[in-house]
Amino acid sequence: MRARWLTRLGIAPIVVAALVGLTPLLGVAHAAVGVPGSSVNEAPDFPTRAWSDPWDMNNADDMLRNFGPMYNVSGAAFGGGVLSFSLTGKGYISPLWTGFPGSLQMGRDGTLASNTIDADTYRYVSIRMYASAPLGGAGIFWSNCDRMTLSCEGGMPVSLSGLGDGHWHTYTFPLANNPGFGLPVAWSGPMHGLRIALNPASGTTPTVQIDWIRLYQPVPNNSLSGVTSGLYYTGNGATCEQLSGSGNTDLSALPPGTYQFWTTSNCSGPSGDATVVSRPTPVVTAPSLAGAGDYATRYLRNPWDFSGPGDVARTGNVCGSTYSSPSGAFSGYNCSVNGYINDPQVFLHVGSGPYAIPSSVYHRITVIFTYNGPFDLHNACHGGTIGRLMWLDTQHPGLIMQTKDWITYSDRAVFTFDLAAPTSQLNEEGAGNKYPFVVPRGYYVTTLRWDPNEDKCARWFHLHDIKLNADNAPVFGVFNVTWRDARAAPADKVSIFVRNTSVVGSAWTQIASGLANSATGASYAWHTAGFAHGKYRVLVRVFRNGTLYFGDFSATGPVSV
Ligand SMILES: [Ca+2]
Ligand SMILES: [Ca+2]
Ligand SMILES: [Ca+2]
Repeated sequence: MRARWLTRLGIAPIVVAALVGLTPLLGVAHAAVGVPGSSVNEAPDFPTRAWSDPWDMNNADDMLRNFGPMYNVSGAAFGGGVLSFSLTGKGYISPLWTGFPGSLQMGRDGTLASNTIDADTYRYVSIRMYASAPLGGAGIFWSNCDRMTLSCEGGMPVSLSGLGDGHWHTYTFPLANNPGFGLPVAWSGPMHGLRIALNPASGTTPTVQIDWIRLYQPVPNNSLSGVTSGLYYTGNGATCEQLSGSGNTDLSALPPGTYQFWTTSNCSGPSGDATVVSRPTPVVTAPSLAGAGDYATRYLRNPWDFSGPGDVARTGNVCGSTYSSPSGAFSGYNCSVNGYINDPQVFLHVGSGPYAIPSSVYHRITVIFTYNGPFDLHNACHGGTIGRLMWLDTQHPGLIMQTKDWITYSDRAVFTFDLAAPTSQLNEEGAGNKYPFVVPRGYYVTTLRWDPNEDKCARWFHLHDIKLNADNAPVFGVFNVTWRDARAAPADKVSIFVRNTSVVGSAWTQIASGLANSATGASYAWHTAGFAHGKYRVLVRVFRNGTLYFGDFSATGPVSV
């Protein structure tokens, strides 16, 4: 069953009316700016809390650069802690991308509960940016459904005063739906998408650079005093830079760093220093959504690492098949062996009889996959950059099941999905057989097939690795909870809590406290002998500066005790 791409794309670019840029305020002599303290804690920031990964543009996870999440943008690249791109028309970028409607929702797709913004908490956006020329207008838009579409959308124009004057600028914006756009959704409740729209001035294709974006919760008593006109600051990469927008005196807008402030554009007579102290950013690395204990390794004694023959049972509509070793990839390109060039198929080696896949245990799949050529979802030559997983099982003999479209962004290579998802989230809507991947004990998945793309022309693909894992579980009564924190501080103390989700109403139990934090990786051996059977959620809490903590950080998958 081929996907009906063009009706699915959900690309409805919203352009913003041209706005007249404001003239930057000119500073006059003023008393020094007062800071709320020499040390203040970083205000809560959505990506930092949701993923322990701020939108600092240090890593590719910070923004998808493919068509859909971006529009009328070319040459988008990360480098030196900055996202750079050219604006080729009225375009946008998506700090939070909803995901393509009708596709498997994974990664940082905004429709997933763990990726949803609480708009009542995070009420301001701040952004540090540069443009090679003044823009014609800009706006911020949001969606509270599974796509950016008018009925689910809200938005507001934003003024990027001074942008294009040869200097970097930092802006703050309180989020509120602007009636002028005629969009229905207020900035309130759960939000699944956030878009920044940028219009070039007529006849220009400016280069835009973004150093960081924050979506933050303003904190009381966090404001500068004595700011009566313009505001300028130095620190964290900025040198006597204008900081403008409503709410610009609230230090909640700024990422961690040490800053000084002025009201004069020549930055004479500074404030005292104010250090915004970073929040911890722990990431629980085990347990995780990916799980552990791979089926092929355990049952076939030969992981699907594609380092040699045996991992692929057979192919359909694939030419040029080759294994690379030792890097390990199965490569090929689609061709019309069985009559459908846009239906290449790679059948994985699966055992027979009791060596087939007991999917009640093995359902956490991670596919590492790349391809040549650009990302393009059109149902056409050089399009069809979606994968799909197909399977057969002994509970439904002869019925071929298939996942929804598996969007293979060229910006990503590692794709993890828990195939235990309900059929409404798992199965292709346009296909007939909607059954779970997980079959009861005693039944098996006997065929597992990865369809690399739906391109109507030859396109090379590279299947690097597939793991089909079980839930994380203790080994001989011990489970090693592991985490790392890129912002670990020497005096941090870490506590770990678990809760048995298999027992309704069960409480959190602290299993460890006073542990050291680590940027490179830390581990705690949880002895599970005294704990009832069940699936346990795990979270870590980091205490910084004594009793202060910054919220809890959940593992993305359970421990099955
Ligand atoms: Ca980041
Ligand atoms: Ca940066
Ligand atoms: Ca192998």
